[in-house]
Amino acid sequence: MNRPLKIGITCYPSLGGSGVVATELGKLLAEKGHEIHFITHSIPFRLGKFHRNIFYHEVEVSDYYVFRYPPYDLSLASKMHQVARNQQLDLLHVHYAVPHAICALLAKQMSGDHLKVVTTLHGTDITVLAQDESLKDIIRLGIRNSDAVTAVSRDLIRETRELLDIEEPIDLTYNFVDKRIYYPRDVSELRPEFAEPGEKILMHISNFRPVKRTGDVVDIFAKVAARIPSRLLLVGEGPDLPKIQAKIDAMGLSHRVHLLGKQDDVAQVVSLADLMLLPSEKESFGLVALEAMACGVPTIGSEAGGIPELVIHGETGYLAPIGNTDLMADYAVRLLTDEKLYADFREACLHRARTDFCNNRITAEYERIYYRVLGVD
Ligand code: GMT
Repeated sequence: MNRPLKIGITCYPSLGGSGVVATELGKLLAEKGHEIHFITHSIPFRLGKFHRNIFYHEVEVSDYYVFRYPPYDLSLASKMHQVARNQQLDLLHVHYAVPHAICALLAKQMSGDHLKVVTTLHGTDITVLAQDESLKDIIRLGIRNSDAVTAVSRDLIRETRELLDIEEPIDLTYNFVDKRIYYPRDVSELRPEFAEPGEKILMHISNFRPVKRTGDVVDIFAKVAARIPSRLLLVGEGPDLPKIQAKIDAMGLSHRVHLLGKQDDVAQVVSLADLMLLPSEKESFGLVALEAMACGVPTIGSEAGGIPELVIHGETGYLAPIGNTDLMADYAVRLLTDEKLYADFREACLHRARTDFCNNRITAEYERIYYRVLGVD
């Protein structure tokens, strides 16, 4: 057995898929005996209770009056270096390229070449930010100089190569769910609060940003609700939410829609749903579809980005071209009105989440990458 490692993890610690994956990975690695040091501006929201082998180092940013923009990136790089030196870290694993990969490279310059850098690309750090000319070259620098780069879907690898002209290897490491947390929960007492017996529940969870096409969520729901008794549960908050609320009111759907805001216990909430809706414009992976899958809930979504690598069309959900809400609604009605078909999809969801996206498997893939960059095979 290889020696336990000392790993620094940096991510965006507030709500968001990349922060969730980074935090859950840190927890699982700590359980396996590795020493994990989170280096972030606040405690990752999914960290929860006290964990053995997990430490948290807060990045403090100078607000000296000459700074028009407080230099967060430099403070983070300095903190990474200090933690690496004081705790004798083996490596830094940074999630999201901007600015974390560059900060890690600076920390490595300060600490020495023995400190390795693993960068995980999550999606918008490439699909949106690498298209911004003011950031493109520095993102490329971060990727080219990391000791290993991983991405959460084949599609994201393809897009990284195309947009940034990257030829260096990129490891495919899918996201995962902890099967001890994500399983179909008993929601028999909770469900009557949201739906009458005989009504179906459709759900959407996101940060309500334009890439999520939340207007399509409402359109799909309206088309489904016109054909079968159903409710829509919207979970999360973000810039498009007021617009969506206005749309729901204008369409006369308010009495059928529940807005739940941000929720921590996603497994419990997701278990309420019969279908998850994910009609995104861009989605490098679609963690929420995996969380739903693990709770036995099929997804109806778009064919964007990495979604087809996760949701198998016709087995664990149905996918349609971006914006084709008619087809998505037809698929939803088909699944919700055929009990045998629905039961088959549910079974396929549970099986796929527990095998291909199981926490043990993906954690072991990350460990292999760590030992490889450290030259310990
Ligand atoms: O979806 C978002 O807007 C949040 C974003 C993030 O950085 O947390 O999510 C990205 O990373 C997730 C975890 O790997 C992926 O599941 C999401 O698909 C990806 N979002 C996009 O590509 C738009």
